[in-house]
Amino acid sequence: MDKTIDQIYEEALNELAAADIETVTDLSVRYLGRKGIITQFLRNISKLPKEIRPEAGKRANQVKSDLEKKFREAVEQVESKTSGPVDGIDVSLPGRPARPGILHPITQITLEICDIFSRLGFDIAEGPEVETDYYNFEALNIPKNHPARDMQDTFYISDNIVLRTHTSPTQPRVMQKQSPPVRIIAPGKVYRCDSDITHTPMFNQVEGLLVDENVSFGDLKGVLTIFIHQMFDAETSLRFRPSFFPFTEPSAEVDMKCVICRGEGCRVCSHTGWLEILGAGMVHPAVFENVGYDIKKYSGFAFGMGVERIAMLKYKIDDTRKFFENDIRFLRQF
Ligand code: 2U9
Repeated sequence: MDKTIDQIYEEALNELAAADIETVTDLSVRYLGRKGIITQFLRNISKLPKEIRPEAGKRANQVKSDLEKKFREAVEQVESKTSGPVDGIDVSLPGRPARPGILHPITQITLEICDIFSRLGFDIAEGPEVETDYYNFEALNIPKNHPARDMQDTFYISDNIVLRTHTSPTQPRVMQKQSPPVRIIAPGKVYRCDSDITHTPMFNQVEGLLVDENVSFGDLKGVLTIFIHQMFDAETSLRFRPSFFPFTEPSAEVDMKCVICRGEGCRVCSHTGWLEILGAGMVHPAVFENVGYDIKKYSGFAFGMGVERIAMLKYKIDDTRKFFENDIRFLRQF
C-alpha cells in the first residue's frame, strides 16, 4: 500500500471537485466500485503491521462512508440537472413527435379508383411514360393529321418518340400479348404541352378496357354507374352525351349530377347542374384490327378519366395546380 488512506481521500476529493456531468459516475466507480481504490485498500488492510491495522481500518471505513455520501450527493445533483431545466431548456420534456407522412391526395384517389375496378374484376396494367408514336397514336386509330398530334399538345422526344399524352397506349401493348377476355385499367402520369388554371403539363389518368364476346354499351353504362356510385354517392345520377374519340365508336361523354349544388346550378357546374367526369365508348374496330383481334367475335368498351378532376370534385378544390405546389399545409388535410 503505497498511499495512506488520507492521501487517497484527498485525491478523491480533488477529483470530485473537478468532475463534470460525464465523469462523476465513472469517478464514483473508480473509488468505490468492487475493484475501486478504497475497496482494494480495505481488502489489503490485513497486510499492514498488526499494531496500526485497527486504526487504519477504522479510518478507511470513515473515508469510505464519507466518500459514498459525497459521491451520492454529486450524482444526485447531476441527475437533477439533466432532468430539470438547463439554461432555461427543460431537457426532460418529451420530444416533438414526428408526424407520420400521408399518401399524396392524387395517389389516394388513384388507389381508390383502382380498388373499385379491381373489385369489378379488372387487372391493373402499367406502361412506359416515354412512348412510341405507334402505341400513343397509330395503334389507337389516331391518324397522322389528327389535331391531338399537334405540336401544341404533344411533347416530342424525337420524330417517333413522345411523352405519352394518355395512358391508353398501355392497352394495345397488353392486347398484343393477351387474347380476350381482357379487363384492365391503366393508371399513370400523362403529359400535354398545356398550362393554365385548368391544365397542368403533367396530370394523372386512369383508362380502362374490357374486351370479350357480346360486350355491349349497356355493360359500359352498368360498370361506369357502379364506379361513380362507389366513388361519390349511390344516389348520383349519370347522363351519357354523344361525343367523338378516334379510338371508340360510338363515343360518349359522361356527366354526373353536380356534387356541389345537387343539380340546382352553380358556378362549378356552369349553372348546368351537371359535371363532365368521364369519356367512354365502344372500342373502334380499327383498334382491334391493329392488335389482331377478331372483330366478328369480340367487342369491347373503353373509358378514361382525369384523376385530378375526380379529386377536385371529391374534395371540392377549385384549382388543379394546388395538387402540384406541394404546400405541406394543403397536403396534410387529406
Ligand atoms: C383502347 C381503346 C380505347 C380510352 C378512352 C376516353 C374515352 C377519354 C379522357 C378523359 C379525360 C382522358 O384524362 S382525360 O383527358 N379519356 O375520354 N379514354 S375512351 O379508350 C381506349 C383505350 C384503349 C385500346
